[in-house]
Amino acid sequence: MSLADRVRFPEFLSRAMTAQQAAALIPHGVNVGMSGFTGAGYPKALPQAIAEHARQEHAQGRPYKINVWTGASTAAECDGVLAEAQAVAQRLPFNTDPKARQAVNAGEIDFIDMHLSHVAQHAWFGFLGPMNVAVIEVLGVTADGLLIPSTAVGNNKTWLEIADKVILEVNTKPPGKMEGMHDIYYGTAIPPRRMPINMTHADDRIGDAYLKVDPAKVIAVVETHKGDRDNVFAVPDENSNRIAAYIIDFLSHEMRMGRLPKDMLPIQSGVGNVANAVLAGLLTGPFENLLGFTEVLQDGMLDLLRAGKMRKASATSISLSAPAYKDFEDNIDFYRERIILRPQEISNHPELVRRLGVIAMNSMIEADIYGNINSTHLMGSAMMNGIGGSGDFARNGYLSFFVTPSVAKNGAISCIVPMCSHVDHTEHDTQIIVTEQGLADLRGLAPRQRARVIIERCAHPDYRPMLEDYLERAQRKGPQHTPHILTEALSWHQRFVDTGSMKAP
Ligand code: 0RQ
Repeated sequence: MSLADRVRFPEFLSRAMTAQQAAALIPHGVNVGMSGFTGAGYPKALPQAIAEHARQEHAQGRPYKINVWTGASTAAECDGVLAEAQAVAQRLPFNTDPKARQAVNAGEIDFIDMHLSHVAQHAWFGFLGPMNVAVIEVLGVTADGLLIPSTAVGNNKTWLEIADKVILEVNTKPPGKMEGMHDIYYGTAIPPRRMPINMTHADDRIGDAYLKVDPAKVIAVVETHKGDRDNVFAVPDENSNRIAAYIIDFLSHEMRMGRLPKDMLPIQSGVGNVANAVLAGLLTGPFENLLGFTEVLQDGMLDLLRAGKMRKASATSISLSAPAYKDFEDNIDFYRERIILRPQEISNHPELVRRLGVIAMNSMIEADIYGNINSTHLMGSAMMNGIGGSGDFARNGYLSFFVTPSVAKNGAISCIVPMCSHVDHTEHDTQIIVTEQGLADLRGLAPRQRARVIIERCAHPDYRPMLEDYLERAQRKGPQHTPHILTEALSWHQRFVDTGSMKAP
C-alpha cells in the first residue's frame, strides 16, 4: 500500500514530504492541534521529527517549545518523545504518558486538565487562543479531497476547521476498509446560533463519513505505516470481577424494580482493567441487545459486539490490545457496520448523554465519605491522567457509577477517605460507588446517610473502623449538615506522605 493508493487527491500528493521537512514548518511557540484519543489515531512520524528538530534547536542555543492540544492521550511516540525532548510548553486536555506526566509534575509542562467535551467548543469560543498548525492522522484522501478519518476522531474536525495550516499524516497501516465507519457531525455552531443535535438513539448517524479540510491550508502530507499503541489489559483480577458482579447485580435489580427499561440504556465505560472487567461481566450477564455510547471502545466492548450481546457502539476512538486489534482488522466488514466513530464533542456531549440516558461507569482515585470523587490527583498534588470524559458522563448520565479497589499500594492507601485531597466530581454527580467490598447506592440520601453507607459498603475492613471513628467524632462536635473535623480531614494523606501508610500508627 503506497501513499498514492491512499491519497487519491492529486493536489495533496504533490505536497508529500518527509516528516523532518514537515517538522521544520512548525516554528517555536505555536499552538499545535494534534489528532489522537486514548492511544489511537495520534500522529506517529511528526512528533518524533518535531522532537528531533527541538533537540537541534536547543543544541544551537535557540528556544523551541510548542503547545500541544489533542483529543485525549496519545502514546510514547507522541507525548513521550516530545516531553523527553523538552519540546512542550503547554499541553491539554489529557495525558497518560509517564514521561509527559513526570514533566507535568516537575512543572516543566503547563498541563490544562479539561472536560473532553469542552475542548472543541472552548477552542471555537477563542478561549484557548489561535491554532497555528494542525497535525492530523488520516487513513487517506478521496478523489474529492475529503479526509478518511483514522482510529480516533477526537477533536480533528475542529482542529481542521480552526487551524491556519494543516499537516496530514497519512497512515497506510490501518485497514482502508474503515472508510464509512465514521460519523462526522458538521451541525455544531457557537451560541446564540446553536441548534438541537438531532440524535435520539445511540446508533443514529447524523453526519458524514469524512472530515473536510480547505485544501489551501494543507502545507504538507507525510506518510506513516504504523499501528496504534498496544493497550495491554491484565486478565481481570478478583477485585475487578467482584466490582463487575456488584454492578451487574445492581443493574438487574434496577430492571426488576422498573427503574431501568427492559432493553437497557446505552453504556459508557471508562478506561482500565476494572472497566474491562465490567464489560466482560456483561458478556455473560442477562442483558441483550445492548448499545454503547462511550468515548473509548476497548477490548471488552469489541467482545460484546462480536458475541452479539451489543448491537452497536458509538465512540470517538478505538483503543485495543494487539490481539483485539487483529480481530478488528480481520473482521473489519463486521465491525464497520457496528461501530460509529464520532467527534468527541458529540460522543461526550452532555445534551446527548442526558437525552439517551447513558449508564456511566468510571474509575476513580479516591472517594470521600460524602461521595466527592477525586479522579486525577495523587495525594492532592500530583497529576495522574486528567478528568478526561468522566465528568461529561457522570454528571449527565442516567446512572453514574464510580469504581475503585478499596485500597491502593498494597493496602497502604485507603481509597475511601474522610475528605478527598482533590475534587473532580462533587457529591452531586455521584450516584453509586463500588469497590470490591460492596456497592453504595447514594441516590436519595443526605450527606450523613451517604457517609454511613459508603463506609459500611465500600471501605476496606482495615480502614472501616477508622472512618467510623472519624464520622462519629465529627458528628459529636454538634449538629452539622456535612460533619468534618477540619484539622483531621486530610491527615490520612499527610500520614501517607510522612510514613508511607494511611494506617493509624
Ligand atoms: O498506580 O500503577 O503506580 O501502582 O493509581 O490505579 O487501580 O490501576 O486504576 O488504571 O483504572 O486508573 C482514576 C487513574 C484509575 C483512571 C484512574 C494508583 C494505583 C496505580 C492506577 P501504580 P489502578 P486505573 C474515560 C474516562 C480519569 C479519567 C476518566 C483515570 C494507579 O481511571 O485516569 O475517568 N480516570 N476517564 O496504585 C494514590 C489513591 C490511589 C492511587 C489508585 N487513592 N492514591 N494512588 N492509585 N488509587 C477515558 C477518557 O476520558 C479518555
